[in-house]
Amino acid sequence: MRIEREQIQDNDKKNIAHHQEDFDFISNRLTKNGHNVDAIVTKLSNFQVAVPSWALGAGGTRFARFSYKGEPANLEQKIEDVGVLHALTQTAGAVSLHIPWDVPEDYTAIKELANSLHIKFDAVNSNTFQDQIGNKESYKYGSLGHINKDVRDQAIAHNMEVAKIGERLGSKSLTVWLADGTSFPGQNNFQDALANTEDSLKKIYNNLALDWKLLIEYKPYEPNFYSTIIQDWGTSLMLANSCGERATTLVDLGHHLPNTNIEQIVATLMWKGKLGGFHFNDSKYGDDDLTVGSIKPYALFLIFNELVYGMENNPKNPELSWMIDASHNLKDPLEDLIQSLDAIQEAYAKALLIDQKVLKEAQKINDVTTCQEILQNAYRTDVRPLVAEARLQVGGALDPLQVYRKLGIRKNLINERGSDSKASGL
Ligand SMILES: [Mn+2]
Repeated sequence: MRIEREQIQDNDKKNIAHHQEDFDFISNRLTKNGHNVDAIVTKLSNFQVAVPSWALGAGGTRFARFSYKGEPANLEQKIEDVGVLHALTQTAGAVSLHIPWDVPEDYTAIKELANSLHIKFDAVNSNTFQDQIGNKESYKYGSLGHINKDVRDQAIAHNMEVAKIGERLGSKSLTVWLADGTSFPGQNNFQDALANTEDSLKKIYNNLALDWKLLIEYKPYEPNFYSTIIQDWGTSLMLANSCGERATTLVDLGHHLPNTNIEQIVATLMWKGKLGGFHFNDSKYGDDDLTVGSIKPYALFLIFNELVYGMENNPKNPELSWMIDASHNLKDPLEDLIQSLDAIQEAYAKALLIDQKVLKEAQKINDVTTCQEILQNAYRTDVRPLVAEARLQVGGALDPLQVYRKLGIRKNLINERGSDSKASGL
């Protein structure tokens, strides 16, 4: 299923005048306040977020999974779905593959398909949190940090294989997330487990191509409930530092204990040039993997404020790998992803409205009230016309969700793929 630009333009026709009015209003106001609206819109148009291959089908909970029908059953169909998202939003110009679920059968064909849809291959993800068919060793008690060297070696070899697959597709980074940890006190020796993990990561890092990044993700708990070996950003940063310059920390919004100040973590890592990747989602209690911006939009905005500041002031920090890492139990995954992409753009646009110079001046004289006002004025601005304009200028839809529904995409996908097709992955 492909969406042509003309279909989008036809659907947008009657909304254009209305949009122009809204855009002119906000554009004039911002220009009067000293903002360069064209520059903001260009930044928004250029911002691209990867969609992970596992987010295109229905996710599940520990209890059940309810299919969404018409799910992509193979890698080609997954890339086609990202193509639909990208055509509508012009923000999803990359896909993040998960191996072993997404091993291409025909590399040339997959690359051509992605190319034709303007989709790049972003970070590749390894999987040592479940046993794979044909594996000699089991990951039940861990992988890179396992007490048994044979298990660690198998997990290291898997990561290297994933990087090789990524290289053939044009990826430039490997993301490692480990489920390794314990559910009961005394189950392992903390120091030995960490030492083993460090040793394994170094071996993977030393085998990566020289233009590749290693992204080390952390998570405080789950699937293990007493300890996780890479539990927080500090541990991840420490491991990245022992690996080398091209190893960095990856922040996943859902991988924090309640009330953690994630924006401060972002600032700290960017100051050290060590923030390599970012996974978007939202949560109320734990790693809920809900639609971006659906629960804590102000926190997302504050995080974007630090990201924008860091991108402008920390040239040492590598270019970030952006990805949505969400799961969809109730909504059509593609609709959910459209909402997430929109929420990301909105938070980014608001952060771009913060006048960093004026903020610094207020900070210098400890004018706390003004500091707060500057942030909240930006947050309270309705930036939706800017985001829509950014999409429009590069051929996307004014209202992607509306066009998605009008074109009956899900119905078409069900007709094409059937009701029983099931996406591989989580
Ligand atoms: Mn993640």
